[in-house]
Amino acid sequence: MKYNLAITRSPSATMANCELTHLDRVQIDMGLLSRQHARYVEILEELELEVLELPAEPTLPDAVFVEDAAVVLDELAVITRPGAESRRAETASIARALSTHRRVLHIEAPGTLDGGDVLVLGRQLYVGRSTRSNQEGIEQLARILSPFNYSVAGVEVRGCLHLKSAACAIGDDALLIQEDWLDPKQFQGARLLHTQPGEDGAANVVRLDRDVIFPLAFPRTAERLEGYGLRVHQLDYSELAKAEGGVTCCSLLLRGSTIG
Ligand code: CIR
Repeated sequence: MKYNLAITRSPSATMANCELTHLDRVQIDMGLLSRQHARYVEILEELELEVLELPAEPTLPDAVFVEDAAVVLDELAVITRPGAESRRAETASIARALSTHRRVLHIEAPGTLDGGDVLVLGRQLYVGRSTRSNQEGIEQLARILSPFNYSVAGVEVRGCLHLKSAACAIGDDALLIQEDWLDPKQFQGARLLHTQPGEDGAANVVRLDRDVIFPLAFPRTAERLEGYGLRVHQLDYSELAKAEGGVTCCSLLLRGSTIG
């Protein structure tokens, strides 16, 4: 079954105060940001997803990055406990929005987990051990998901914010990866497509069956994705990237509803 619903959120007017880990703070053009985000939503709609756009959270600078607040599977949704304290209040509205579509369970303190660290490949989940997701968070996720027949494995990453900065699914058993940010041996059995060297951050891609949403900033990796047989929908993502956001960060994708 294909994804048919995307949850997104309008950018916050205070996004200039976003969390930054690897990038220096540079000015975000708020008008351009809002147009880029609108285009992102439009591409999702062109790909026949219904988009539930939540209102902006004026006091939460990073709230546009809804991916980090939850892990959504067909059977349930797990509300995270984001590693950055400034982001913890983002989860309440996401839990409310998801509760009409999924049974909702929660990561609890002292666990921390960012959705950007969680990569789903069939029944196998890989979770980045990052500055945001700790071992306790990974173990709680594994305990929550084991009755649903999912396996969870921790993965080492280096030099990037989240696991999905370095590796994303482009097929049911295939990953796009940036090898200098992780060791590919951690994904036994998966087919691997490599990003173009020098295109840092190009492994982050939204996959919707044979369509992918991908930043204009990585033209050589886009060619590789096309060569792999995917339809690439490119967009200018410059302002969201200044806040260390990748394309996956701005949506939570759902297939159907498993409530009621
Ligand atoms: C943060 O540092 O939390 C935000 N400025 C960027 C989060 C990007 N989210 C993601 O990659 N899933």
